[in-house]
Amino acid sequence: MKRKLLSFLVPIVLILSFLLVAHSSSSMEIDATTVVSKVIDGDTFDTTSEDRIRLADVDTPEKGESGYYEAKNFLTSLVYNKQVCLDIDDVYETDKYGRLVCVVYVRHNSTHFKNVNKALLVEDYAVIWNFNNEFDPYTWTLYCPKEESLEPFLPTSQLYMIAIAVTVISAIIVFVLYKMRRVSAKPSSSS
Ligand SMILES: [Ca+2]
Ligand SMILES: [Ca+2]
Repeated sequence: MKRKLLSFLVPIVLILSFLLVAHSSSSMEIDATTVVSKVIDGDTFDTTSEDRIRLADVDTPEKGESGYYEAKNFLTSLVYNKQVCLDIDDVYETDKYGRLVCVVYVRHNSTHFKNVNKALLVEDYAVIWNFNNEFDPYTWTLYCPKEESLEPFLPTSQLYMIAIAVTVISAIIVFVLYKMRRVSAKPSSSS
């Protein structure tokens, strides 16, 4: 019974560990997913989850400046009313205005996501403003491969929670079985 359970649990723990390593070594980190409800300007938008998102490490023209509408229209065409993946800055999370600082990804095709921050730079709608945060805009690539082994719209935090929960439960079961075996192996003193 114990051997059977172990032979069942060990592969699960190994697979989850592999998935976590594979996921963490990917260049594309997903902390949350949401839908864009309103585009404010070329580098800022609101979501249906009632967050205001500021694209990390890029800057587009302010209202009244040359290129403002072009940048805003470009961002609108990429994200408005669409589901987006957010890589939220792990260092500060928000800026001084309370906006979530993010690299934003949209689904490009069946195999790749597009980095929205990078797209603004590539099309010359934005310039790099490299703040001190999790991100380095000089390493971004426009397209990021979708991970075939993982559901791409399952946020990283949820994956970690599931993996940790399964690992802890497995460890508890193994520990209880080990204790039960020790108890049953003790010689009876009543005879
Ligand atoms: Ca992050
Ligand atoms: Ca940075």
